[in-house]
Amino acid sequence: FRQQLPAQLRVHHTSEFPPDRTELLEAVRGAGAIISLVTDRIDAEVLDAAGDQLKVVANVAVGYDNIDLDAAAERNVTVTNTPGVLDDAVADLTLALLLATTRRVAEGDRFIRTGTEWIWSPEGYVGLDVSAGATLGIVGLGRIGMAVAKRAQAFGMNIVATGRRAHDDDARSFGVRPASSMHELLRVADIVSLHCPLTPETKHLIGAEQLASMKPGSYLINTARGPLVDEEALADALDSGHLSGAGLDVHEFEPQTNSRLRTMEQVVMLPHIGSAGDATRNEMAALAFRNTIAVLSGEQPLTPVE
Ligand code: 8YV
Repeated sequence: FRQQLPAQLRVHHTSEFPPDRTELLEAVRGAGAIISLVTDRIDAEVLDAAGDQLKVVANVAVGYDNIDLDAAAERNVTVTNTPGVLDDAVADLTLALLLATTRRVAEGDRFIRTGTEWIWSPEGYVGLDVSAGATLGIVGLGRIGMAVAKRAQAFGMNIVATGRRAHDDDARSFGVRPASSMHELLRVADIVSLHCPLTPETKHLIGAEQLASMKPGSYLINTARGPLVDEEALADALDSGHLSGAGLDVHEFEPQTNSRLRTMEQVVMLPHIGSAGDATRNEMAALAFRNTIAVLSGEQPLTPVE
């Protein structure tokens, strides 16, 4: 990110990544702009530590649950995010997790690395045929969900979705059927994939009750935000065999990961790398910098958080 910093900005960056709280509070003092990552909790204390000249917090992420929007609004601080530029990267990783869990890719890889002698068998590592009419449930069909739908359609999957764009023409063109309710989606989907923001309302959107409503033998994929899922309830549903697997790029208590889930062969866990494509990360940084310069120049930012 640092190589791309515009010359007109005088930049102070924290020495540690991520900065600890003390360093963060110190680093923002006197700043006109804060360029933040999801690992930085930007709340009233940080905004006040910055001071009255602070104009913008530019998050290098599409999600902005790390920022207290009310506290920013009260202080007339604009908040921006980076929507659009990471849709394909996150959708690609969603499909990677979907295939890795249903076709037991990580499990097979781990087995090979044990060096154990093996012979091909008809039952070896058999999983779910996603292309044979499996149903994908997309929870929260927005930009990223739409990019997932496009890919799932190419795989020949049936797609059902909830969310603000489930009734759009675009959604129809990718074969999406709007779900009548979240409950219906959970009941019919072989794979449920989460693509909604984390808000107080969506915390534990998937808990014990929702997991129980899911189809026996189904899978859960989360590339959105960890706290959308009650991980202990998920571990129970996997332990009992009700769910066949889960693919998690994000975790309820990041950077900690759930010790029960970590032991399960049918779970694939990644360290929050949904947007980690080289070009994508550069575009995210560039957009955050453009937003910053716009606000500091008294112009409208390209992608304000509304
Ligand atoms: C980022 C993300 O890698 O965009 C988001 O909301 O979670 C990821 O794409 C991360 O947020 C970096 O700040």
